[in-house]
Amino acid sequence: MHTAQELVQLEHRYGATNYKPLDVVINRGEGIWVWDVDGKQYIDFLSAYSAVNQGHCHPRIAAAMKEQIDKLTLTSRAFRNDQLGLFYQELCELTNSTMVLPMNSGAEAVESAIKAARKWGYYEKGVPEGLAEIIVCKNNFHGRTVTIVGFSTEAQYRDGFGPFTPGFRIIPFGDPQALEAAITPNTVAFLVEPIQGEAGIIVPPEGYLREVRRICTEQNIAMITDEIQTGLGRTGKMLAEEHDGVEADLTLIGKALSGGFYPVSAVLSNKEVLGTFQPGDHGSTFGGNPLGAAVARVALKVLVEEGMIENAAKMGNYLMSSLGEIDSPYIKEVRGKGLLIGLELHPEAGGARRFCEALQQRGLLCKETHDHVIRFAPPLVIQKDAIDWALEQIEPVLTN
Ligand code: IF1
Repeated sequence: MHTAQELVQLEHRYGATNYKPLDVVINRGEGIWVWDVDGKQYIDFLSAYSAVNQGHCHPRIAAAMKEQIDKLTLTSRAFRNDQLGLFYQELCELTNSTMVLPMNSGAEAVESAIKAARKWGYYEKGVPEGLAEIIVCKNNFHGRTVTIVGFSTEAQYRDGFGPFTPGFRIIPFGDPQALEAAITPNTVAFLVEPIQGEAGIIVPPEGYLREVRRICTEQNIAMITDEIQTGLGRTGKMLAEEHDGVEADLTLIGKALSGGFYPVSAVLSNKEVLGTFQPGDHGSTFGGNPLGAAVARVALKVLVEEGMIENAAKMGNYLMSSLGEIDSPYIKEVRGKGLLIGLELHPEAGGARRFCEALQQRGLLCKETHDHVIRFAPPLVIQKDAIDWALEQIEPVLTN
């Protein structure tokens, strides 16, 4: 048995240096709880950035994964497997989509949507070859590939990683007029997060996505929503775009699509945009594999059958209003939707990190985003008693 300190040392000694995690070494999780190697119990208020919406090691997902592992894990897309068609059908029915492209990571889903939108722009919309433009938002976060960080506005995500893919134009988030003004005859798509996660849980003005949908339809450009973090129940709806009653042309999901067991992502679409892919245009060795498909099928079923989406709406309201009642000189704003909540501190508070560390000591794990926002995003299975316990930890840390 290695001590926590030894395990941390090993990471320092051999690991790439692209992360600076809290020094809590976790070796077990169940529902909203995780335990470190010393047996200390924590409530998880991050949910692996919304990848474990269903709670850690959900028993039904675990059982399905174990069952599938003994049968078949990978065929590649050179052959078919018995899970993929059912995964497509169930996912389309639950998200009101007509076509699915299965991938693995979130960034791959984003890259796939960019390719689909460009090809649709050239072949269907008639944009001259090489000139397609995609509009994205300031402070976006869509992943870490070279193309994606190339249109990030965060210096650290870009610096040192160029040259970048051309063809992206950046506008302010939450501003439909800016979208209208940025569109040219060569615009093929607008890529947007329904709520900006990494930017600090930024909720756009009421009706923003409805306006975006109207503009994209009028101007014949593909509306792409990145629901990798906001999707699959997190905001109290299956997809966050449902709050505005709209459907994007391409919707990207990942993270919780497997309940955190396995990387599974997808591009959901109407037929028009994704339909431009011909055999050989795009692919992935693992995308659509039977293990991922079997796991995702159950992960989706569990979300719906166990009422997690309604629970996220209900518990989200309760957590958000309770946080709003905390009388603290440090708190600037509490915002979010469902169980995706950001608590912004005044700069005088000295940064969010020290509050996260204090909460860790008290058995609550969460993460700052940028310098001054604490992100609260527990698994969607959380109940009122656990929220009350968490509030008993949060309140003193924010008022002392
Ligand atoms: C990291 C952030 C969250 C995402 C949206 C695509 C992806 C993500 C809206 C890419 C991924 C993750 C990645 C992880 C930390 C985390 C994160 F703080 F960086 F921004 F959640 F808020 N679209 N977000 O949020 O998905 O390829 O990672 O599967 O990069 O450190 P991926």
